[in-house]
Amino acid sequence: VLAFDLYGTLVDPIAIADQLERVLDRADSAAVARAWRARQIDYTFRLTIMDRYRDFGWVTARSLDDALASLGLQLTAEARADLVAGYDQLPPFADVAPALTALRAAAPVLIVLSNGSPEMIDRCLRNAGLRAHFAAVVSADDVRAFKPAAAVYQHAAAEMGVETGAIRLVSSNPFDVIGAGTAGMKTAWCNRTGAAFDTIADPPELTVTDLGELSRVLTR
Ligand code: LAC
Repeated sequence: VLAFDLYGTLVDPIAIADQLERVLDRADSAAVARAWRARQIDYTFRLTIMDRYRDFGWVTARSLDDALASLGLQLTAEARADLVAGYDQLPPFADVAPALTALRAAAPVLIVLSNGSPEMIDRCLRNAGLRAHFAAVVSADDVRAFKPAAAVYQHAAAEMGVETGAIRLVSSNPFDVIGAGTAGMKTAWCNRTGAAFDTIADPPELTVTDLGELSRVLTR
């Protein structure tokens, strides 16, 4: 089983900057896009640690408010609502669809394992034209905790009826790669930007520059 992270791995959360540019200037849009994503991830960590779960839609809306405030910016309630809705229309990275097609032909079961709520994941995959590639979609919402909590990865394995070691988690997010590895999954880090890996753990056994390379390596 190949399990794909969604945000940052299949679709590009920073592309929300294009929608931000309808209401903010270019520099502010880029800064808000980055701050929004960073705060969103931070909130998922903190809510999970405190056992105060709120779903990813709530987290996404609240972290936008925080990103705007941190930069001294304000939006109308309507613009805010449009942006949160826009989060369901993030574009897929160009390498994703061809790679998923190639990987599917090579026979592994492809699934999505995301912190997104089931509704958000479904809208995102459908809008990106990716839903048909996946045999199953597993949401962290089922266990009311976010990745990288081990319970999320264990839940995905249980849903698929396999051990965690029978799943390879593919993610561009180092925290996700490390969390999956800690829970016993095989991993692959999709490093499109040439970033350094987190120093909290050893680098993953498999690193690729995009999903095209992943499909070439795994179908070789
Ligand atoms: C997800 C976030 C972590 O899709 O990118 O789960």
